Amino acid sequence: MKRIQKRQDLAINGADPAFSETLHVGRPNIGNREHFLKLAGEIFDRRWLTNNGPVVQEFERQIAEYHNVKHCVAMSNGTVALEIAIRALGLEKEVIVPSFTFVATAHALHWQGITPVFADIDSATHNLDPQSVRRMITPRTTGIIAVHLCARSAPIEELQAIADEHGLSLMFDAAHAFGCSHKGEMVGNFGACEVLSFHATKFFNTFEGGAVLTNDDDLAEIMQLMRNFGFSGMDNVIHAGTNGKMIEVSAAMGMISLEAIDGVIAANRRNHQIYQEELSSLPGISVLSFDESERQNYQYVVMEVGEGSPVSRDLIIQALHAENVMARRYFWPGCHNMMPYRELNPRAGQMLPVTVQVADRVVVLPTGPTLDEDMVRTVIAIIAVLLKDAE
Ligand code: T4K
Repeated sequence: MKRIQKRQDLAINGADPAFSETLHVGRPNIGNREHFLKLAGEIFDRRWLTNNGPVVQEFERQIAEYHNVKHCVAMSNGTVALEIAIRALGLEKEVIVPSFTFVATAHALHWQGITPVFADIDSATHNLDPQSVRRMITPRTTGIIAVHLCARSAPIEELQAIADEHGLSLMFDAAHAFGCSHKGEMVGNFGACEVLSFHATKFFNTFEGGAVLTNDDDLAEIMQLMRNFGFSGMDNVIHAGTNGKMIEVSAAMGMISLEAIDGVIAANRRNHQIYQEELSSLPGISVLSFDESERQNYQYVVMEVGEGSPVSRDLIIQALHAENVMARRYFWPGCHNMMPYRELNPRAGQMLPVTVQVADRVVVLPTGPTLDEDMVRTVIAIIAVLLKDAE
């Protein structure tokens, strides 16, 4: 690994890249291979590959236990889990969501003929701003989907109060928040239900996968039907449904992900701490913190490039990419600026001033067990030298 000390060391100035192998945001965390292969061998021996097999059932039990919640309904991915939860809750017409999220939150509604209405966010947490949510309520509103963005819990109590006041359903997109707590209680226990994603790039992965966590027995039962075409036993369809089933080999991946989880948290925490300590001393640069009194997965290192920075956010991204550091602008430019929403409501941005501002400032940096301390310090040095050079 090259040392970055002066402007001539930077790849955007013609030097070789700092990293010969690309660093990614969301590099999959992979647990014990031998254990995975053993579980996969047993799956082959049983010739039971999907449709609520024994590994999925055990996986659901373990995930529910980990989150101290009654039900985990495992699904094929987080987007299908969102769609099924939305349908099971009977949401329709308009549902309030943040624009500052991965587009799946909005698509899961639009795909079912429901209008996602975008509310603004809080500049400190990047989560929904309850005051903006209030402003977006109309007679057509049926629910709120809040996101625990980048593993920080949404303003749960404030949103629940708004939902109760207006008779709305509240559910959470907890795709980023596996293993996190809010006021000491694990994610999965808030709102009507909470949706996890186990995509390869997530803190905890099952290759592809997702789940809905809930304490509501009836909701869990409907979702179990919906993910399997509405089948209740052989030849007996009692509900409309789709195919949202998790496969056995995904659940096996989930088992080894769960075994490895403490090591991943420790690596993420160490990396986040170094990034935050070192980057926060640079002009105009800050890194969002985590509440250390809660359980955290530390999966997202969210850096903000403020007005005091001598270089733009996009120049930092360009410089990092030149060094093979594939930093991301998650979640620029906001869902309201993506299709089809941009065309459906071209003026949505007027109600989303904080979203627009934050989307132009964020850089998400690589972390995880594949980055050691030296690699993190090299990423920091790239940014530091770039800024110093521009001063
Ligand atoms: N709600 C929220 C808030 C979400 O963030 C997501 C998903 C969902 C709902 C939906 O859940 P799923 O249906 O996905 O379960 C990625 C992921 O595909 C997506 O799952 C995730 N959010 C989102 C934040 O990130 P892209 O389009 O940015 O992925 P991509 O292909 O650019 O990959 C990200 C980085 O990871 C790249 O730098 C390459 C690297 N990578 C990727 C894969 C797949 C690897 O190193 N190995 C891999 O196997 O969306």
